[in-house]
Amino acid sequence: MNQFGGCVRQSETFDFALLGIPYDEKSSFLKGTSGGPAAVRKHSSVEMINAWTELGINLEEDCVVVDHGDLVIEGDYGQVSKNIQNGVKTILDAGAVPVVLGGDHSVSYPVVRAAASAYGPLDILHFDAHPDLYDELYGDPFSHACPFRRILEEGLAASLVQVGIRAFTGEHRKTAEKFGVRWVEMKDIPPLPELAFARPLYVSIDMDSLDPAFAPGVSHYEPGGLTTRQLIQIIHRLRGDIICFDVVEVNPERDESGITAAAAGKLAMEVMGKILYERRKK
Ligand SMILES: [Mn+2]
Repeated sequence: MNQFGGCVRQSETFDFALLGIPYDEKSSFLKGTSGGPAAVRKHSSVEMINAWTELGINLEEDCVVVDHGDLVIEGDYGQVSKNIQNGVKTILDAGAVPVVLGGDHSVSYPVVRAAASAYGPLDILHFDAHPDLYDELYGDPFSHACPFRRILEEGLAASLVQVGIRAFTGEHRKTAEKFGVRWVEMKDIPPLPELAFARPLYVSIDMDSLDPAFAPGVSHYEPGGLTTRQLIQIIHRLRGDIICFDVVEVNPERDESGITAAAAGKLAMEVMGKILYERRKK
């Protein structure tokens, strides 16, 4: 229980619940992100960091964080999707914020589905090198390259903003335009945008939105990305009510130093700190 700077404890009631989804069956290139949740827990231990976030929030004292462990992955995709939705629903039903650790990005589709069934259509802020808007990849509509296409088609998103994109295809652009997706491409990034959202906000962080120099433990290298600092700054400055978030695509098999898992842990903690910081302002 020493992950995330030691802020995790046991409690019946809670504000945040970690949920690991060790699932990488929908990865199109390398497997390995199923090891992500364990790596993030290991590389955010209290021996390495404390529980204070940069916005002055002490996650150990100012809220209750519990760990629901890793979902058991079994059966076909339909079964896995159902298990993910149930796991997330349990946390949302408790009035808490799910902190979802992937796994590959395909997990965001069922997670968003659970969140949208609790809150209605969501604003979605999506950090990624890729738009993940393919209709299908290698014949699979549930590939980690497709979740946001499914989310848009199903009407789960009232709006989608994609940040860090640098691997757009012609098809992606057409889909983005068709669905009115807004995106911030790396080539257009300075100054950092201050993003505002009106509806319950879902944040999805693919670790490859960061430059591989900052996060080498990912399956698809796409140089020219965000610095860890830039992503944290966008989180700190955004205006919106975050009701659920995921941090996905940590691949420990490419993360020898553990720096990617450490960055994922830090980002998750900063999002939790941001949520509490905004609640205090109200
Ligand atoms: Mn992705």
